[in-house]
Amino acid sequence: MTEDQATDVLYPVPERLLDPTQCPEPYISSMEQYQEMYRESLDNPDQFFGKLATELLSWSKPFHTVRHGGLHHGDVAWFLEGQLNAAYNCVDRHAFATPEKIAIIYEADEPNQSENITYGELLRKVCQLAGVLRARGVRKGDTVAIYMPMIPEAAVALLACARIGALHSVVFAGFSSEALRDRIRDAKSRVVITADQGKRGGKTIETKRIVDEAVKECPSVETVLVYERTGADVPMTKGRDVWWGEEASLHPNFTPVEEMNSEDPLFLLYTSGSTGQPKGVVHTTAGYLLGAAATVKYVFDYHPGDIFACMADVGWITGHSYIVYGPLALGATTVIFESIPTYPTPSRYWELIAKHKVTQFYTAPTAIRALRRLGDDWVKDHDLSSLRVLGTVGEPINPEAWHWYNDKVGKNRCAIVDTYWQTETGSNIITPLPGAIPTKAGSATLPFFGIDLAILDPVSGKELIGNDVTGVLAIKRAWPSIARTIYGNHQRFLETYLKPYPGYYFTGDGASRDKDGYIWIRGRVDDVINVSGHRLSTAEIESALIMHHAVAETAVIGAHDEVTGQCIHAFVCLKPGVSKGPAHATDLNKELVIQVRKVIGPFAAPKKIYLVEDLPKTRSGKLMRRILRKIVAGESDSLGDISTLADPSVVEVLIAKVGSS
Ligand code: 6R9
Repeated sequence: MTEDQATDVLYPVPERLLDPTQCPEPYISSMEQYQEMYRESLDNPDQFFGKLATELLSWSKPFHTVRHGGLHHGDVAWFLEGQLNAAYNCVDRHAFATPEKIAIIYEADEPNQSENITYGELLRKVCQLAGVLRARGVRKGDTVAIYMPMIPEAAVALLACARIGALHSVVFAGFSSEALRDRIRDAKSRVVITADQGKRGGKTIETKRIVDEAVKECPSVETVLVYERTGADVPMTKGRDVWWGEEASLHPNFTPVEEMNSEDPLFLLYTSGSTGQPKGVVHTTAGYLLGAAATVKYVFDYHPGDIFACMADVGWITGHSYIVYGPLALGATTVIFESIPTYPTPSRYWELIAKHKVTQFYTAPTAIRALRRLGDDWVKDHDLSSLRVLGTVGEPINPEAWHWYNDKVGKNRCAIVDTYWQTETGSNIITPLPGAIPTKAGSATLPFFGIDLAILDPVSGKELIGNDVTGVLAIKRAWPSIARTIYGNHQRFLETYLKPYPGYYFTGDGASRDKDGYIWIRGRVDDVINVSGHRLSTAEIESALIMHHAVAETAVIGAHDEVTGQCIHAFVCLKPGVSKGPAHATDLNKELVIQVRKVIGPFAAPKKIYLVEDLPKTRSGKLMRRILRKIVAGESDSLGDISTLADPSVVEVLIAKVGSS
């Protein structure tokens, strides 16, 4: 890194963004304006958010009470008495006003197959699917599992659920059949929406087959609705499996929405926590939708006519908020990208931007790092002049990747918004605003409106006041889009987020506030590993490994990785009597990787597996993953206190093992 790329250099808002002859005037166009609005959002939240909710959302019945409850009791509620429907807000109102406006640009796996869907068409598709779901017995409050490739019908499925007040539970299509099965069971879904096959990077994915495997062990499932993505001849179980196309054609293409109360749940989305059991994070209708819409407006400075392209998968929260709900709530044109950044060549993103004249582009540091590695030639010579805002999300972005994004993609004339948030926060909570907040490479900068940040001493829980402090990141009061509960387990919600530091929402991340008050996210302080922005818990992977017949015990850690941020290293102790010879070890390694792919999904596969005799444990039997992390990081000289280990001699053996592999 050169001198001027040092991390505390402040990069001013690019002049072009503030020049009305070149760009629409940003909604927030100075630091002072941001500070004033931020202060207002904390000092007069009822007024601030009441106004925002009236401006950005359409209500069938107005709310009177802006806020109730809070973090102390875990009874957060916003916009009480109000009624609205998320699908009405994302589809109907725009279809009524501008039926010919493009709602979705579908950039298919093969570059020459893109398609546009107008708001008028989207409304018809959503209504027909809503009719199918109703006819299949789905009612307000039921859950529907969605396991779909990245095609417009994925968005249609979400919105059809929202239309009838059913909670969608999207399971990322990279999850294995077993992971899907567990999520269907936990949510007690009776209907699964899927596709015959998926297409990704030129490869075919046997989506329906995975669903069949999963559903075998889900007696609650009565209907599997199959969209014809490729038209392949897939097995259909009579009485249970039906074709989307056939069913939809039986239903009228207008059907009224179900009126929902503000606090009625909109969806659940599973995410990994510190234990093996994934949590179904529940978001509500009004607060969530407002968070998504408000951040598309202010964080991405969305103006009418803009083309919004978020490259996430709809199976993650980023896809929910920034492909579907946020952009559509504002009547924007949103891009659904089915492929991968390197198909057919590593220019795919840049071709997509040039072809569709994308104005806001949102991706993850892992994709930026991977493309940067492949060289600048792939990004040169594409017309990226439509771009105004470049977003990143999912993990800390290293300054090198930030600069590459800024220089090579943004040509130093776009805003870089490093947006920090979580499944549980619903929408961006720490982020620059394009026209207002100068950036630093690698810092998510400052809190969004209504986010009352605190950095706490991890041990005492005391708030660390002032600048130049490091601790754990927490938030002092509820904001509209905070998750309300964990599906079927409110106690776990309280214990995970609200009880560790009473009165605060605990993010699970470490953070520093630098001398200028800028926030730097340091990564998870719990047992969550972040691989390419995908959250995985050590316990989840360990329990997948332990299911293998040869495995006695295992410890999984996150190690640094150039491209994916973190990668998984697994330490495995074999059962007595299992051969550990080199030939067998290679086979075992393969089997263990397959095991994890099968139980969780390919993205959770360990990059390295060490077959070891023993693991570092305390006398009380607690696994000390910290020691393994240090050994793998090459920091064996700073292991800290190992005297609490039951057998400190294992450390030397492990150091030798890691060193030799
Ligand atoms: C949106 C999303 C949340 C975790 C979060 C943190 C990490 C996300 C980040 C970031 C540094 C950013 N994270 N954005 N770390 N800078 N801009 O990713 O949700 O899948 O729930 O993950 O991701 O560790 O706690 P989710």
